[in-house]
Amino acid sequence: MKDATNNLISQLRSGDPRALARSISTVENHSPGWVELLKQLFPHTGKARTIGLTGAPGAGKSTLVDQLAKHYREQKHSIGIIAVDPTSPYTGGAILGDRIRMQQHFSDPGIYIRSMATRGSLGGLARTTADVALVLDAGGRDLVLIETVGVGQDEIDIVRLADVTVVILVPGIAQ
Ligand SMILES: Nc1nc2c(ncn2[C@@H]2O[C@H](COP(=O)(O)OP(=O)(O)O)[C@@H](O)[C@H]2O)c(=O)[nH]1
Ligand SMILES: [Mg+2]
Repeated sequence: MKDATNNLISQLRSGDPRALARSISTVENHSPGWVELLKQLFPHTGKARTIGLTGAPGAGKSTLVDQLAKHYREQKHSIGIIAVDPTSPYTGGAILGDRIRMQQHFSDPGIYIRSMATRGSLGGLARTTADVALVLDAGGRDLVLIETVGVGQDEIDIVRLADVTVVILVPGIAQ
C-alpha cells in the first residue's frame, strides 16, 4: 500500500492527469488509503490560487468559469475545475449549448474538470470538495476554480474554502 501511494504521488506530481483522476477518486470515495494519501500530499499544497464562484442557478457561473479558464490558459496557467452543481454542464444532465462550449477544453491537458454531487450536504459544497481542491493543488494546478450550487444566504462554505469568492447575481434581482 505504501509503495502504491508513493508511486501515485510521484505520478501526480509529474502532472499525469490519470494519476490526478485516481487520487481524486480515492479521496472523494474514501477508498482504502485515502487518509494516508491526503496526509502525504499535504506538504505539496498551498501553491494554488482557489477561486470560488457561487450564485443562483442560471446566473452565469459556468459561463464565467469557462471564460476564466480560457483567460488563464492564454497565460499558460494550469487549471483544475470543480463543479459542485447539479445543473452544471459538466455533470451530463446539461443544456446542450453548455456542453458544446466546454468541449473545446476537453482535449487540453492543462484543464482538468471534475464534477461532484453534493450528496445531500448543505452549504453549497460536497463534503469532500476541500479535499479534492487539495489534491488539485498538490498536483501542481496553478488555479482551482470551484463552481458551487447557488444556495441561501447563510450557506456559504465556499467563502471559507476559496482565496477569492465571486458571487454572481442576475441583474434586477440583486438581494
Ligand atoms: N445575457 C447574458 N446571458 C448570459 C450571461 N452569462 C451567461 N448567460 C446565459 O445564461 C444561461 C445560464 O448560464 P450558465 O453559465 O449555465 O449559468 P449557471 O447555472 O450559473 O452555471 C446560459 O444560456 C448562458 O448563455 C451574460 O453575462 N449575459
Ligand atoms: Mg452551471
